[in-house]
Amino acid sequence: TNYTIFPAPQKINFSEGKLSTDTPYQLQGDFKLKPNSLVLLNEMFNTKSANKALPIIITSLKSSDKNLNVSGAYTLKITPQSIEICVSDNRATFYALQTLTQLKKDKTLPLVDITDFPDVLSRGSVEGFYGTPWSHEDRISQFKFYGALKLNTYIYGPKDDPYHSSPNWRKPYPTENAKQIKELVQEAKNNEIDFTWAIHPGLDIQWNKTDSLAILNKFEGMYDLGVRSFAVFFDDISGEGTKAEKQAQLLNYIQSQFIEKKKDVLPLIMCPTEYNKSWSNPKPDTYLDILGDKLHPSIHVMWTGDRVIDDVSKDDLNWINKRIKRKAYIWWNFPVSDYVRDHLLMGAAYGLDTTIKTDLSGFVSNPMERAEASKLALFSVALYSWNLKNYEPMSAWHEAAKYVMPEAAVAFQLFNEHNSDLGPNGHGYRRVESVAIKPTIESFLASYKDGNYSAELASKIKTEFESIVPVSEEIRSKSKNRNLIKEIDPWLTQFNLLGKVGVETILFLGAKQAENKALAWNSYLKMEALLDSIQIINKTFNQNPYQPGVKTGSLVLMPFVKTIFDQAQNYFIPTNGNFEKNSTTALINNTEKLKNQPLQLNNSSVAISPILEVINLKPQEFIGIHIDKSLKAKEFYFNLESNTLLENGVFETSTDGLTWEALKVEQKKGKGILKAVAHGIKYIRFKNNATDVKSFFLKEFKIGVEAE
Ligand code: LTM
Repeated sequence: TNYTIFPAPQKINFSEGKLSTDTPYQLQGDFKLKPNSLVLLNEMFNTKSANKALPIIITSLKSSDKNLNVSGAYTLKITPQSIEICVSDNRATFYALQTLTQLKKDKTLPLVDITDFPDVLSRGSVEGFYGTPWSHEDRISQFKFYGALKLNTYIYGPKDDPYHSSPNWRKPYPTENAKQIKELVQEAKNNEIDFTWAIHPGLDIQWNKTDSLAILNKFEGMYDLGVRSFAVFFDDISGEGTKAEKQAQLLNYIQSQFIEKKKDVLPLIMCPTEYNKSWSNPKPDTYLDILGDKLHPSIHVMWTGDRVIDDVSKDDLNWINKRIKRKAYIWWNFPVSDYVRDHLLMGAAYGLDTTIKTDLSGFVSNPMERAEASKLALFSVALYSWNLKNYEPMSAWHEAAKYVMPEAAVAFQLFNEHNSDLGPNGHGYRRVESVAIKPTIESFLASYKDGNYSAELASKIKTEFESIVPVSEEIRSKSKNRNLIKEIDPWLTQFNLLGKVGVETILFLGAKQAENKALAWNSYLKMEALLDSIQIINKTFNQNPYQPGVKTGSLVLMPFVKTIFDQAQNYFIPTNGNFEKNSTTALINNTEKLKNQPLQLNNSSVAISPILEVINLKPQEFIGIHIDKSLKAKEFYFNLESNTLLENGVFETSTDGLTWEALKVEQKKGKGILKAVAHGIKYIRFKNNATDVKSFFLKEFKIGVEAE
C-alpha cells in the first residue's frame, strides 16, 4: 500500500511489517499529554479490546539538532512492539498523532521511522479580506482543517468587522461576538493553533495617550477572552496614521506595556502601510528603514511581496529583510478574491520559492470570503510552509481536490481547472487556466481563421465540454460539504451551462462545415438561449457592488464559445460590425499604478471598478473615463472618499481629450452626483493640482450613459 502524509514529513523510512491498532494502548515516558492529544489516541486504538496493550512511549525531545528544537517538531518510530514518540511540546505530540492517524489503514500501522519538523515557524491564514467576514461555523471548520494539516496560525483581521477596524476598534465586542471569539480561541487551542487577534486603527487614530490606552484596553479585553497573540495592521490607510515613527512608537509601547508584562503572549505582529515594494519609498532612511531601526527586534513585520498580489521570491525577501532588519512575515494575497469578486480562485498555489526557508518568519495566506472553497489553496499552503523543498504545486493541487472533496474529486478537479484565473484586474495578477485544453483550442481557432476546419481538434474540444456538463450535478449530489456547495453554487450552475453551450458550439461548427444550414441554425438558436441563461445567472447571483456576477471558464473556454458565436451571428445575420468591439471607451490615466484597473460597462453606465486600497495621486496625475462617440454622458456619480478632495484637486471634462474644463460639483467628503452632464462631453477625470500627493479611496467613479 502507498502511504501519503500531508504535509510530507522531512525524513521518513518504511520497514517491512505492520502493527495492529486493534488493541488498547498503554502510555509510558515522561511527557504528559493534553486532552486534544488523548482524543486522537483514543480514536486511533481500540481501548475496549481485550488484546495486550501496546506501549506508546512519549518522551521530551533532547536533541542538538536545531531543526528539532522548534514547536511542533517530533520523531516517531513504529516498531513491531511499540510506538516511540519524542516531542518538543504538546503541539508536537498532537502532530505526531496526526501523522499516525494518516498512516492508519485497515486497523494497522506500517513500521516506520520519521523525523519531522516545520520549515516555517508560523503557518496558516490571515482572515484579512474585504467583504463578508467568515461565519463562526466557517472558522471552527477551518481550525479542524488546520490542525489535521499542521497549520498553526490564524490571524483574525476581517476588514469589514467594525470592531477590528474603524469605527469601533476602540470599543469592546458586544456580548454575543465576545462569546464566539472565546469559543474560537478554545477551538484554536484544541487544534494547536495560535489565534492572533489584529486591530486596524490607522484610519482615524490620534497619536496621543488616549488612543494608545484605547489599544491596550482593547487588547486587555481580548486577553480576557483567551487571546494570547496580537497584531496591529496599518495597511490601506492614508494621512496621520501612516507615519513610521509614530507607528514604531506605539508598537514599542504595546511591546513594553503589554506583551512583556503578560509573559504568556506571543511576539507582536505588525502590517506596515508600505507592505509591498511597489508602494514603498525606495529612498534610504524612509518608512521601512525607520521601522527596521526603531521597532523592537522581536516584533514581526508583514510583507506581501514586490506588489500587493505577488509571487514570493528569494530576491524580494533579500530586499525587504535588509530594510526591516528582520525576517519578513509573509502575507500572501492568494486566494483572496475581494478585488475580483465575480471569480472563484480555485487554481494551483504556484509562484512560491522553495529555497527561502531561512529568510522568512511566517507564512500566512489571505483567503477568499468563501471559507470552504479557500481550503483548496490552504491545503497547498500547509504542504509548502511545512516542507518547502518537497513542495510541488501541481501535485499538491491535485491532492487538495481529493482531500477537500473525496466524494467527487475528479469532478471537483475539472471544475477547479476551469475556475482558476481572475480575469483582468487592477493588480494585474493572473493565473493559468484550462491548461490541458488551451493548446487544442488555440490551434483550432488559428486554423479555423484561415478557413480550415479540423475535425480532430473539434472532437477533442467537444469531449472536454461534454465532460464538463455532468460535473455540477456530480458535485452537488455527492459532496458532503454542504457549505462548500452553497458557496460555489452559482458557479456550478454557470459551469453546467458553459459545458452545454460548448457542446452546442461544436455541433454548430460541424453543421456549418457540412453546409447543413437548418441544423446550424438550430444549434445557433440553442447557443443563443444558453448564453442568455449564462447572462441571467450573471445578473442575478452574487450581486455585490464591486464586481457583481458569476464568471467561469473566463480565460479560455468562454472566449472560445463567444468567438464562434459572434461569427455565427455574422453568418446568419450579417451586421455592420460589432459595436462593443470597436468601442473606444477606456480608462484614462497617467499613472503606472492604475493602468490595469478595469472598467465596468453595461447598457446604462460606464464605471471604474472600485479600488479597495488607498490611491495616492502625485501632482498632475489623474484618473478618469473616456466614453465612445456612440455614447452620451448623462449623469456623473463619484465617491472618492476624502475630506480634502477638492483642495487643489479638480474634476475636469473634455469633448476631445485635449482641452479640459473644470467641473463644478457639489460634494461632501468626496462624494456627490452631477445630475446633468453638458452636451458633447466624452471625458471626465479627477486631477491632482496640488504640489503634494493626494490620497483617497476610489469607491465610485461612474458615468450614466445612453446611446447618442
Ligand atoms: O494586503 C493587504 C496587506 N491588505 C489588503 C487586504 O485587506 C486585501 O484583502 C488585499 C487584496 O485585495 N489587498 C490589500 O491591500
